[in-house]
Amino acid sequence: MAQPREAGWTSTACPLCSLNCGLEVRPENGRLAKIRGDKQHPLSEGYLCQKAARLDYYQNHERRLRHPLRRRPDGSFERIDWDTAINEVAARLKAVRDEHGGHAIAYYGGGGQGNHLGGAYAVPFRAALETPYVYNALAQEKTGDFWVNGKLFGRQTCHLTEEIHHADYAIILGANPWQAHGIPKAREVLRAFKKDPNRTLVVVDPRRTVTAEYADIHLQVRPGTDAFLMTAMLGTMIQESLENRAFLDEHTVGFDELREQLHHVPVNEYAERAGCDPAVVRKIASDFARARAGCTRHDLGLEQSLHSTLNTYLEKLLALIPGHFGKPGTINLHTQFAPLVGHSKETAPKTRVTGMRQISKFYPPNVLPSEIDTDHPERLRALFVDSGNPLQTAADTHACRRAFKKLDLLVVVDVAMTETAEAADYILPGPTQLEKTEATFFTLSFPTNYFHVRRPVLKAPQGDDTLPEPEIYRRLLVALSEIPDRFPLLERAARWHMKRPSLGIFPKALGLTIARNPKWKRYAATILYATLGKALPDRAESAAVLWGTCQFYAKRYPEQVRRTGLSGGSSAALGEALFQRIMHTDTAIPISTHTHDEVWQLVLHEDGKIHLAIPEMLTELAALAAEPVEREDAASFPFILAAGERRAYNANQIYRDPAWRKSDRDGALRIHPEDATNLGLSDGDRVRCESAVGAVEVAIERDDAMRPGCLSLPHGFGMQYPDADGRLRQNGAAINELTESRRCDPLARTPWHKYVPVRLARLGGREV
Ligand SMILES: Nc1nc2c(c(=O)[nH]1)N[C@H]1C(S)=C(S)[C@@H](COP(=O)(O)OP(=O)(O)OC[C@H]3O[C@@H](n4cnc5c(=O)[nH]c(N)nc54)[C@H](O)[C@@H]3O)O[C@H]1N2
Ligand SMILES: Nc1nc2c(c(=O)[nH]1)N[C@H]1C(S)=C(S)[C@@H](COP(=O)(O)OP(=O)(O)OC[C@H]3O[C@@H](n4cnc5c(=O)[nH]c(N)nc54)[C@H](O)[C@@H]3O)O[C@H]1N2
Ligand code: SF4
Ligand SMILES: [Mo]
Repeated sequence: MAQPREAGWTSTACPLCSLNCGLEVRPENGRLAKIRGDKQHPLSEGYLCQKAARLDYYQNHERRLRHPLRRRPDGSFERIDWDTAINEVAARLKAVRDEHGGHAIAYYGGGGQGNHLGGAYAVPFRAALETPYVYNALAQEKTGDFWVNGKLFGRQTCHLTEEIHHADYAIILGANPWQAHGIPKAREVLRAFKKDPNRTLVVVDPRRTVTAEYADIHLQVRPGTDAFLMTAMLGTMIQESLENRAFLDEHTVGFDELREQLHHVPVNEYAERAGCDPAVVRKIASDFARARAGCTRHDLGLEQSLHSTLNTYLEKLLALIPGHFGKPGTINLHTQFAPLVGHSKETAPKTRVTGMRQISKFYPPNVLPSEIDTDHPERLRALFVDSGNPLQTAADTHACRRAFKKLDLLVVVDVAMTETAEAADYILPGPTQLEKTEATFFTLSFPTNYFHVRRPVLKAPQGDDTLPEPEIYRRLLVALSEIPDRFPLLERAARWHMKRPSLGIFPKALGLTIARNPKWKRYAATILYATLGKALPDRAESAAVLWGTCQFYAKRYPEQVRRTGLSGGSSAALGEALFQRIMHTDTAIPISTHTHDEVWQLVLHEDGKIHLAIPEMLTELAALAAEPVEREDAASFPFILAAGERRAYNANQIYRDPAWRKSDRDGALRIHPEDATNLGLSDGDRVRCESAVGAVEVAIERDDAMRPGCLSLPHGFGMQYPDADGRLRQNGAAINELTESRRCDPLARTPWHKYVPVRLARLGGREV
């Protein structure tokens, strides 16, 4: 268990990416005076990257929201009090619901890289509004992947994780963990590969990233052609009989169908089409298939490029066909402590205008403008955004702006004045993640899984009038007349429970209350917050929902929870012990440990097997053969832009003050030196970069790591921030002015952000 902290230091976690590394911070006068890695954190063990050291720029800046705001008719904002804000927002949402139905309301976001507790309490709020429509950034990247998981493993909640640190052969496709992480202690993992001659790392990326510099083999793939490359690898495995027969027979169905299709793949042609040497591709396929522990990892380079859903399917097949699953150093399923991702049946509600399906309970931002900006009688009329900035981060900013103007109501919950907040009718400010209790549901590891509740490390400045998201949602439910303001009996039971949990007084009282008011079942999270939450010490109300989560988790994985050293005869007692440990440890704790064999308990098809053949994917795979080699628009848009590279100094839209950046202040457009020379451009020259729907102006940086014909712009720029004169100035390119919402995966509608056809024009001069 955790050791005492050095005087003056306290612990938290980094809210900038899904790894949530443990931090130790030294607060001084409302600032984070010092920040270092928390060696006691069992996963990050003191690791941190350069971005975390700048965390004070998230806490203290000119665009923090400090009190609720309402838009005046002239477009400016006025300060209002919380009662007015809550009552007016509730009344207007109720009016839309009652007149048009809950389907006219959508919810966007629900959490970011460091905050998911608020989202847990948004579930009851949406139930009251009677809307199934949750739009989320995950549906800008991972929903195709989740859909594939549903087909392979039985449910869209079956999510894979990579034990890459124990792999002896790893293939990383379309991911740059050196900068973007996505795997724990990414830089140490890459260094370890480089040092060990017996381990092989292959990186597939059109750009020679820092990650690629650590690879034994870098395949500088032509953008958008990974499906061809992976099909060529799979074809090699089948044609050279490298499949793991024993594994496939015992654990999978559908292999024969796959084999049938892959047997005929023109390996050389597909490898060349991907811009790769067929001999190298064959060798990788065969060495990987023969490896003791092989592991694949992908990220946005596959998900946000052509064939994104198919790509994620093929990437999994690469590991599954040789049987690199369910063993140390391979890919594995992991448990979900709290439901970050749900499962959507094919019968789940579709969107009313575009008829888009739900995946993992989410809808894709790519269809949002079309769902609003139309005369369709069932269009969306109200949007409630929490922890997201779609006017910057969703595809096609122009279309989103036009659409958002047509909304009857836009409400934004955030900690900063974002571009989306600027467009809102009401802005409801939350405390920062350093000022409140928070946790993320990114518990993505196997065999041991971890969870971390963090306490406030700073007090909100005097005069700030913010409310934590769970309290905002509770008050909205009360204002919607769905629940009472107080639950006196339950509150008392909760206080007793904290003193003598073993008596089970609170669970019994809660059960009785809900039995008497069955409608409240859907508000259980909020009721926990309003009752048990009040009894929790140290401003930890928001963690109340985790009590329920611990109960579910202990019931589902009792053996695995006990392996972390917890005891408790009944699952209720075990859940209680887990909750106590989470609440009383000031860093992450292990919540369960599986054995690798037990991974099969996480496969949720009734037959317990992996279903390899997915008809929709096999159709798309077959159609690759007929795909034209040349783009139709190549003459007018000769370059392919990867719009959204992760670099040393970007972090989604979390840091707004550009001063946080130590380099690349304006987010340069990277271009191969030959391309630059052909266009007569030198470093720092400004260009206009134009797509079919928009244009941005940026300075260029020549970079021989780029593939010729490819360009790259960073994610996380283009935000407004006041300069020294107090005037708002945009920092860097707002890249989604270039992206189009219809350019997306046909199945999941995830955008092709990494494959944007563009042209360049030198500013003030000739078009090139
Ligand atoms: N520094 C930093 N780190 C972050 C974030 C951040 O904003 N900044 N954001 C976080 C979030 S939300 C996410 S989702 C992750 C994303 O993490 P990553 O996906 O790893 O990051 P990206 O740089 O967006 O894209 C990965 C790579 O895909 C490559 N690529 C582009 N097109 C193609 C293609 O057609 N094929 C292949 N094979 N590769 C291609 C790019 O060159 C790039 O190197 O990062 C997280 N970490
Ligand atoms: N062109 C292009 N577009 C992209 C991408 C790309 O690569 N290229 N990447 C996509 C990806 S992978 C992602 S994940 C999305 C990310 O895009 P979004 O989902 O919009 O998320 P963020 O940019 O992280 O914005 C998070 C918001 O949460 C706010 N926030 C921070 N802390 C709190 C808090 O405690 N409470 C509340 N209520 N708010 C808080 C921040 O101020 C910020 O406004 O962007 C996507 N858009
Ligand atoms: S790897 Fe991610 S969580 Fe860890 S310090 Fe860097 S940005 Fe923060
Ligand atoms: Mo993301």
